[in-house]
Amino acid sequence: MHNIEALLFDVDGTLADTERDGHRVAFNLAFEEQGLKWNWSIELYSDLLKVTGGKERISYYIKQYQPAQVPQIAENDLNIWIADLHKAKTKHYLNLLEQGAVPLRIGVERILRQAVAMKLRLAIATTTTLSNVTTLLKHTLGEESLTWFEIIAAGDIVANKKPAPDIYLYVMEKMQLKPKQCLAFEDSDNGILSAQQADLNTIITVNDYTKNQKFTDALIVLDHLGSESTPMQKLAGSLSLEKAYLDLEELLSKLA
Ligand code: XBP
Ligand code: MG
Repeated sequence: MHNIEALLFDVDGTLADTERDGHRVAFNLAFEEQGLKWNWSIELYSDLLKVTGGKERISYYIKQYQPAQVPQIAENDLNIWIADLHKAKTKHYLNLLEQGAVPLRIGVERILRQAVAMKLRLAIATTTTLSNVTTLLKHTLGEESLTWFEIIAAGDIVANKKPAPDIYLYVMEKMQLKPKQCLAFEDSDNGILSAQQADLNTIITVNDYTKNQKFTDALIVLDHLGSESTPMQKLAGSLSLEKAYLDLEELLSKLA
């Protein structure tokens, strides 16, 4: 018998491909609104994704790329300015979600529904802002889906964002679970680093931004979670599965 009781999900890149057509676009809309001539191209954003968290990402961009139009103010005031800019970004991002600009990835809805049917406990562990998660869930799976998750741990709720383990440790402490009772679902090297430092086993689904990253010691690395009509492909990992899609019964039986 396996002893997995809970599945812990990352959001950005894992539940949905939010970065390229969601967050990135929202950052650019916020820059435009504030009269900043900054533009985060798809390529530049690939480097900026090294840093998790929107405010932290803007701060990294300013330090690393030294764009024009940064107000010459003390560090503290600059952080307030960044926080305001980030608030505008969140507003634009929520608008995009409400317009349905970001669908869930293949197999995500199926896995979540199967987990609920199997009475597995569910949680979210993400660096993004809480309202971004609840709005994504509402607009893709409906309001009721919010009740599927025992805890949605997001953003500034912990001091250190991924790749630090804080958000996963926070979730497990709140749910009174040990790492061996959980599986983490991630898409990026920052995500797996966070999960592994919290002692969690991890399943990876890659996306365009993360497909060349190394996921050493992931249980399995997949292109996506798969469906009957769109089979998943295994890219790496010690676990071997027969089905064309990730089936939780099969997965948990292999971990027994
Ligand atoms: C996600 C992120 C987030 C989003 C932006 O990382 O890095 O910062 O890009 O969200 P992960 P906010 O998937 O590893 O959790 O702007 O709301 O911070
Ligand atoms: Mg992610």
